[in-house]
Amino acid sequence: MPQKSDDLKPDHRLLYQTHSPFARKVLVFALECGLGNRIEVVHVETSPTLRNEAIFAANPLGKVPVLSVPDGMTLFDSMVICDYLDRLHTGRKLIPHKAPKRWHALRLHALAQGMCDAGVLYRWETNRRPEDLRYPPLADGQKTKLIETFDHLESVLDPKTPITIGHIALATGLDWIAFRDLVDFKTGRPRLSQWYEDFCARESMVKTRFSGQTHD
Ligand SMILES: N[C@@H](CCC(=O)N[C@@H](CS)C(=O)NCC(=O)O)C(=O)O
Repeated sequence: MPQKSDDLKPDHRLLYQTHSPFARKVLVFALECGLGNRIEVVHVETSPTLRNEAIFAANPLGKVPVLSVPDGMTLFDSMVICDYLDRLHTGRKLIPHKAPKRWHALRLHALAQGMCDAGVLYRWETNRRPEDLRYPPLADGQKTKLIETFDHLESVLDPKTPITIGHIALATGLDWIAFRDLVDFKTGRPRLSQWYEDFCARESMVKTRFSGQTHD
């Protein structure tokens, strides 16, 4: 972890949900940057079918994560918060500034974000939506995106690359897919499986394990 901040008091407030891959990405990012002690984590619950006023007051989309920063501003979404946090420490940047590292990191982040978006839609179509309102072709389409993504990762992931926002988004996304038991990404993908296991052993991941259920 690039920087220690044991002597610092929390001066940022993070609206967080213990089963959100996007919120966990932000917290893992903060821990990897040595900024954990600057952040007060506030546990909330929200869903598109169960409005949370505190979250809407901070983000008109009603979604977490949201970060309140010392000047009173609130930041969302997860990518914007990570960009903000990366400017707050003096260690190695997890969102590289220079090409081509920057484009590799941002592209992997986009892939991980898209993987989570597909996972959320798949979960609605297979689990959350009342059964008579589900549309199986939509579930199949989202599952295809997930499988294509896992296969792509199996062929391109390089365990020797220093970690970036892309890796953090990927690990928190995959761990959410495993937590929700959505689609198997391990069988037949030894490289991806090993990378995932190794990343999950990091202190930042161990400290932020998923828990809890969606409140609808
Ligand atoms: N693009 C957003 C996605 C955030 C998001 O979808 N958060 C979920 C929790 S996993 C949420 O708050 N959902 C409530 C809702 O959609 O109303 C980000 O990266 O922060």
